[in-house]
Amino acid sequence: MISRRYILRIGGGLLAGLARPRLSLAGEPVEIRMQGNTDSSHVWFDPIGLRVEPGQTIRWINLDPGNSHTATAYHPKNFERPQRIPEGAEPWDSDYLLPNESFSVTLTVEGVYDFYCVPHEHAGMVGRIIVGQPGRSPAASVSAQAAGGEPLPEIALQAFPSIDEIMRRGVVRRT
Ligand SMILES: [Cu+2]
Repeated sequence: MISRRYILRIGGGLLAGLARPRLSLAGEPVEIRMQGNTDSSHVWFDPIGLRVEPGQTIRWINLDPGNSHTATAYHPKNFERPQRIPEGAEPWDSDYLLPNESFSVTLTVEGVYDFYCVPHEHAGMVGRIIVGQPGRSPAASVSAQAAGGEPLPEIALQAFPSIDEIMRRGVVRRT
């Protein structure tokens, strides 16, 4: 005979499992925080890498009290930058977000999306989102980079987490 205590213990375990935070619930935005340290010598997106399903809404929020930040897709429509989002995807530019302001986009086209912060790209403040499967986007991004537009600074290129790491871990935080 199974004791009542045993059943309660199992029940508690199930509840704990359900209460564990999940990356995304249907309809809820996934948050990317814009952050900086107290003397503003470092600024970053957290997470810096993220994998989501098509139709997911991403919400950037500026939690850095000392700086304005942007979330801006790499795309010729944004300051003639190289295209580093999938073919057919809408580029976005949040414009400057003051502390505690936020901005959202919903990503439907599968592929790799690279974005940056306009005033802090040269501080390496960039991020990468993969929607669904990465597909052929990386190759497309490389050729777009070669085709023209103001190239990315080396510090930004070095900052992107690899596609493999994002696919493996789902969420990549700043190290
Ligand atoms: Cu910034």
